[in-house]
Order: sequence, then C-alpha cells, then structure tokens
Amino acid sequence: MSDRLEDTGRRGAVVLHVGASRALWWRDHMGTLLPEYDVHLWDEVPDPAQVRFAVVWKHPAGGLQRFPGLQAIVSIGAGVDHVFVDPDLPMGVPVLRTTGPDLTQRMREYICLNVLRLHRRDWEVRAASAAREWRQNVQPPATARRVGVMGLGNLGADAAIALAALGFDTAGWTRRPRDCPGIAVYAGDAARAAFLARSDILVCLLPLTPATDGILNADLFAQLPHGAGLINAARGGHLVEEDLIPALDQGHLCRAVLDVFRTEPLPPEHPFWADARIDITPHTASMIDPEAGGRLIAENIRRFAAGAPVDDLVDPTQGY
Ligand code: NDP
Ligand code: OXD
Repeated sequence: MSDRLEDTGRRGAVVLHVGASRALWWRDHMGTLLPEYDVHLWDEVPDPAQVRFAVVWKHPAGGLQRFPGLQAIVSIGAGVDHVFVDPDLPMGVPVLRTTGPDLTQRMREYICLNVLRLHRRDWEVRAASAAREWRQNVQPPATARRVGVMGLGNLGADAAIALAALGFDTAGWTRRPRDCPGIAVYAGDAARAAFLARSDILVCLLPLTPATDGILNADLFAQLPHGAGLINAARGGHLVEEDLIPALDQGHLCRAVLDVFRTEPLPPEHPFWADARIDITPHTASMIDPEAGGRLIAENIRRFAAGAPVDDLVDPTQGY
C-alpha cells in the first residue's frame, strides 16, 4: 500500500459488483460501514490501482485483473462458484464468502417447510381439497421418514439438526468424516450409495465444484428408495436437468422442489414450469439480508486487512 494511503489513514478502495437495482444502496451502505475505504461501483472506479477488496456477485470474467493491488475477493453469498467460474481470476488472491445466522435461519425454514410438505404428501392433500374430496391420506410420523442431506456445512448441518429435532431420521453426506449431533454422517464417495439408499427425501446443500457438478443425475435417482422426494436448494449446476422429468415419469422420484437452476431466471419456456410434479421457487430459499450481509462483509474485510483469522476464507484447492 502506498505511503500516501498510510499517511492519510485511508486504506484504499473497495469495488462492488452487485445487481443494478440495489447498486447505489450497496455503495452507500458499504461506504458507511467502511469509512476508511473509498467504495465504488464496478464501472466507476477512478483509480483501479487503489482497489484492495472486490465485493462481487457474478462479476464479468477477467474483470478482476484490472485491480493489481487486490488483497481479497469477497463473494456476496455463501456459494463461491460464481467467483471460481472466472477463468481469469487474479492468481493467488484469497476468496472470502459471506455466511451468518440470518442465512442459516432462512435456509432452515425453507428446508423444514419443504421436507414437511414432501413427508405429508401435501400436493395430494391440496389436490383433494381443490376437488372438494374428503380423502384421509394418513402418513407415517417423521420418525419413520428418512431424510438425507448432501453437504453438512454451515447450511446443511443446521438444516439437518432442525430436521432431526422435528423427529426425522436424518443422515448427512460430507467429503470428510465429521461429527454432527443426532445425525448419521456418511463421508466420501465410498459411503454415498449407502447414504442414498436410506434417503426417502434427499436435500442437496452442496457447494458447486467440479466434484459435485451434475451430481443429481439419473444414476443417483436410481439409487434412492423408489418414489423419493428431492429438494435442490444449492445450485442449478448440481442437477442434470434432462434427467429429472424421466426420473419422475419412472417413479424413481415422486416430486422435486427446486430453488436453483442452470439458467436464472428460469426461462418461461422451460419444461419444469409446466410439470405439476415440480415445485419452483426463484432462488429465494435463503437470500442474504443486505443489512446483515453488509455488516458481515465489512467485518470480514476489517479482520482480513488486520491479519486476523477469518472463518469465511475459502479453500481454493476445493473451491468452497
Ligand atoms: P459449506 O461450504 O459450509 O459446506 C459444504 C458442505 O458440502 C460440507 O459439509 C462439505 O464437506 C460438503 N461437500 C463439499 N464437496 C463435497 C463432495 N465432493 N462430496 C461430499 N460432500 C461435499 O457450504 P454452505 O453450507 O454454506 O452452503 C452450501 C451451498 O448452498 C452454497 O455453496 C451455495 O451454493 C448454496 N446456497 C444456496 C442458497 C439459496 O438461496 N438457494 C443460499 C446460500 C447458499 P466437508 O464438511 O467434508 O467439507
Ligand atoms: C448464496 C446464494 O450463495 O444466495 O448465498 O445462493
């Protein structure tokens, strides 16, 4: 950092790449939270050499090369696939993600809501009600329903623990062995088949990496108990979209709840919209609250700049 910045107590600049609708709000909010930095929108940086932190959601590929003094890239979001997809990321610049209690709370709500809906076969209840039919379709209790959560990270572990607290017989699948209270943990590729075989309802909360891209595919659906329910609240890239409707037709799956898609917004002509067995939400399972998210981002930037440990540092070798 130049002497000029040290002398004035300024720390350089933060650049933001955020959605157009809230860009000015983000700029002003981050400016208030980080008064020691100049905060600029992506296309309005007066001196790229002063930029120390880039706070981004889906930035243009190669765009970060403009900033030779970049100390870290901060993802506005828990997922960092949108950062690593850039083939021209500046070499060796650390990546931070944004997590926090607000995000886990919202995801917990979404997963519990939809697991309960699948468990109670709520679509059948609603169809009977719409037809004015008194159909007593009694389901087993949650203790007799096996739920499998792929990914026991911040979001997956929290959701799995909440599902277990509701009584579901809950398991989780991770890359490395780990403890998770009340959850049967299956670790690694060797344990995957056993995990899938006991997942009446499968929840995907994995990060999107080369190892997990397309993991929700025909082969995986065939390993689930016949008529399983699927929830994908992670990334659209996890699902091989062409395999979903055949799996529903063949009865491997009874229903799918999708929050994320390979193309977002999901195009109006996409066949998923027309399939009554697919519930669609528009990537709203857990959206970062900009107030809380901004505070977390500012705190992470300050800690990182001060050389303090930052929990949200991403492992670049694993991509999450
Ligand atoms: P974390 O990084 O905290 O956790 C990831 C989990 O996935 C870990 O348990 C990890 O295993 C496991 N995992 C990673 N790779 C593999 C693999 N190859 N095989 C088995 N397990 C694997 O992620 P979060 O919980 O914070 O978030 C998960 C994802 O949710 C995000 O990456 C994002 O894409 C998505 N998301 C979606 C939102 C929405 O609104 N729809 C909102 C926020 C996030 P291990 O424990 O061994 O490391
Ligand atoms: C995230 C998201 O990654 O909102 O945080 O999808």
